[in-house]
Amino acid sequence: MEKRILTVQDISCVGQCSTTVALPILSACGHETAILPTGILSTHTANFVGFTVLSMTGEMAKIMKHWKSEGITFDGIYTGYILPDQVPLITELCSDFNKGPKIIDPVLGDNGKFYYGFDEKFAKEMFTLCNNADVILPNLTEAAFLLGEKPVLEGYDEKFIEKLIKKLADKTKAKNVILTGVSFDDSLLGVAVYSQNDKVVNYYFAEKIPQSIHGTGDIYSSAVVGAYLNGKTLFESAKIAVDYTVRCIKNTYDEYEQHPYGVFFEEALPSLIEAIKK
Ligand code: PXL
Repeated sequence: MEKRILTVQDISCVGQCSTTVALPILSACGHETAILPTGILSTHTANFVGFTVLSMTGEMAKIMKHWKSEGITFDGIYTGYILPDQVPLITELCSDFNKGPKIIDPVLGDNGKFYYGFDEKFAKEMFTLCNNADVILPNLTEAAFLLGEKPVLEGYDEKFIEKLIKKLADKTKAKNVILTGVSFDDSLLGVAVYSQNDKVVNYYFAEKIPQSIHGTGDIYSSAVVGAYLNGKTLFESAKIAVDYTVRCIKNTYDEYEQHPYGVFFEEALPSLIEAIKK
């Protein structure tokens, strides 16, 4: 039977991120996907000016109350971009409505900076959401912010990454951590995957494309969730999602000037489905 997964993140009406990428990716991976929008924005907050933001906090509480009365539960919950006052509600959601893995993409920032409207206080709230998660998927910037540290984005070595990922797993008590945006040289970019089970860090790298495009984090996390809930191991899922994300970036690279705000993830969906079927 199909798994029913709930994804909790905003609807950016234009922007190829959050719910508008999670929903098609999870559907393509064969999962029934329910959504809980945390906000409705005209666009995402990274490449646009004057965007509108409507917080859905009040409506989220009403939606959850109705779900409770209907006895609705999920085979997994995957959260992404949320707004600062929503952690208590989402914590309740994860404890009362979830019968499967709790997967948290702690969306806070990138390239050493917080996204618009986020700060250290919100990072502390996000930290509590990561507590006891099955999987968390921070990038290097988010990993540092969760730990209250200054992001280190270059000039680091394996020892540094291993210390960072283990500290994050120990402090949050997350069972698994996938750290994204790891690169030890100019040619390769990838992920470090750590599991509390074996206490080992494994890496997977692919070709580094010299352009950071917005929304790739959401595409990556959605593909990991899609593969993982299909029974792939976490490391297999991490690999499948790297290969898929790189394909999406390659599809977009030539048109970056005209389309700088997101990646064309749609055309590469068949390759993701193939990788999951293997
Ligand atoms: O891709 C993360 C993300 C999701 N949603 C909104 C954002 C961002 C990052 O900036 O602004 C609204």
